[in-house]
Amino acid sequence: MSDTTSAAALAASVKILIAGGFGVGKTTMVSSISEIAPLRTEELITELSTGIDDLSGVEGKTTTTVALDFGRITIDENLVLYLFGTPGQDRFWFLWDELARGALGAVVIADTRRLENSFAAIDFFERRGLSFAVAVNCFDGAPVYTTDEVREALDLDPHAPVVLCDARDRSSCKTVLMTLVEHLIMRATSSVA
Ligand SMILES: Nc1nc2c(ncn2[C@@H]2O[C@H](COP(=O)(O)OP(=O)(O)OP(=O)(O)O)[C@@H](O)[C@H]2O)c(=O)[nH]1
Ligand SMILES: [Mg+2]
Repeated sequence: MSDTTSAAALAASVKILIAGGFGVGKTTMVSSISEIAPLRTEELITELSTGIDDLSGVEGKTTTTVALDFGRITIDENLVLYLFGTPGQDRFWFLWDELARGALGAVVIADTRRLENSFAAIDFFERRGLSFAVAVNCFDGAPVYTTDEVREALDLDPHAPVVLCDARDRSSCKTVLMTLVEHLIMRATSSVA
């Protein structure tokens, strides 16, 4: 058994969703950070999706997640995160309830070129009272905003964490997850107090 596998057997296992609109970098984030070979369910975007999927802003994208992404990261000997990436296309909304079952928190990834694409994910978690952090994936050439500007544009609760990240970079993704974990711990302890 490898070190990370034996740690995973002993530690608390927490399910986290990696969510957000189409093409914001959910699959990229799960793949960057996972310590096991990530499970991806990518399919080619064909012309059959024309008129059904909204490809505006991400016309160069050739594949899309059709079920989920799955990965794992061991934070320390006490905590292992199981990451479930959601599909981004509207036609897969029916999977979200199932994917969210048992999740303790979520990361909502946002792309500043298409912030409105992450509104639906934020609504979904707010309606269910599931804590989330917003991770702004800083694509090359995308408008740069401060975290406060993003918080305001997304009309977030003042306590909701917002972090800037690069979904291709492991340590940047780890910072996002640590921010979410700290937020979850703070919420849990303040509701107990
Ligand atoms: N420049 C840049 N490209 C990125 C970044 N993150 C993701 N990409 C690219 O953007 C594209 C979309 O990334 P995905 O990870 O497939 O996005 P997704 O949110 O899983 O997409 P769906 O599952 O289709 O909703 C891919 O081609 C990535 O290589 C980033 O931080 N910077
Ligand atoms: Mg994906």
